[in-house]
Amino acid sequence: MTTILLRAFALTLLLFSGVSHAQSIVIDKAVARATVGKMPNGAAFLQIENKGADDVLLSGSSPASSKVEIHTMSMDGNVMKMRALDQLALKAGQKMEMKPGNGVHIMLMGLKKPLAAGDKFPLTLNFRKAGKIEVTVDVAEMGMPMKKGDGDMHDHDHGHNHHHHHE
Ligand SMILES: [Cu+2]
Repeated sequence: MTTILLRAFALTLLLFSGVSHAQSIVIDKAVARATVGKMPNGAAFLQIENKGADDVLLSGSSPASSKVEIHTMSMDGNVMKMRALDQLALKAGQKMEMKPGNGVHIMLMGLKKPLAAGDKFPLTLNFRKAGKIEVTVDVAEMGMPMKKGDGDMHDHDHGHNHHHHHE
């Protein structure tokens, strides 16, 4: 009886320590697009949920690239253009999912080596309030839209190939 209780207690402690302190920012589905040839830069997409108060993503870093930038892209006529954002605001309760089509993404500038499908690498994001959060990014082939029927009208896949030379 006592042993079982103790075990249950220990297990509870273990579970809690695994989760660590309740995090206001929860990052999930971190995926980077596999690169082709010697593409200098890569793009990663995350789902970020802000379970706390208003916060701001300030910067990022990763051993996979020399720099990490927050990017947005938009159509300028029929040319897809990206630009770096200084920061990305996340309101309390906001859940944003970066997708190859919806503009905002994490840009890995100056890849140390090509990103191959199946690889993983760490990415650290620095939030004003939540502080530094490290996630593991999975590299996947993302040549095709992730879901059928998701933005078929405007195929985003050409997006990342011809707009990397902003400097
Ligand atoms: Cu970009």
